[in-house]
Amino acid sequence: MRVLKYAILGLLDQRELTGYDMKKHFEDSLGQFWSAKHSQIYPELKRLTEEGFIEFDIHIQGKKLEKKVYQITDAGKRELHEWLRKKGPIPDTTKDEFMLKTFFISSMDQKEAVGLFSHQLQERTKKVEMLEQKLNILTEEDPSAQSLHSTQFGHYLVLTRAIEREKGYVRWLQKTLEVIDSSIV
Ligand code: FER
Repeated sequence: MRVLKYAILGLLDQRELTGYDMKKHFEDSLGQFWSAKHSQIYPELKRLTEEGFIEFDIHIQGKKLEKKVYQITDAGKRELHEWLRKKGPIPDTTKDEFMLKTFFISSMDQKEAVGLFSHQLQERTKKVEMLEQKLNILTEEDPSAQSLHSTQFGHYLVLTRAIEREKGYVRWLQKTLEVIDSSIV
């Protein structure tokens, strides 16, 4: 399935955007769980335009610079809703090298295990802080972000979900480190 297609339709259902704006969204927010290469976005915009799901206006900036501002069409909205309503399975777990190393912890000596887990703990703790900061900015900029009727509600949900997940991860890492630390070699 061309999921990128729906990511673009979803963004344009919130507001009109240039290709550049869209690239920023992929870098800053939804790219965190649905990554897209810059090189994939423009061909998809072209295809969606040909299919009649989006259209663009040319805006003139300064003397010469033209930019295309994309909007979703009614057909695009119908297409988006067809996808939104479709039920799907729990997503496959993506490849996780840290989990693979964890699986082989019996091959590690205690020092290696502590090294692996404390590094992961450091990184995940930083991630929680970064996500919480992002959530603070979001709710400060848009206090209504916590309500179903805000266009930012989805962003609020994915952030709070990520924070819960990462905090659980941190707790598990701490517990595991305690077990490793207290093991007698
Ligand atoms: C964001 C929205 C969602 C973001 C991160 C996420 C860093 C989610 C991350 C995850 O599920 O790991 O704006 O910014």
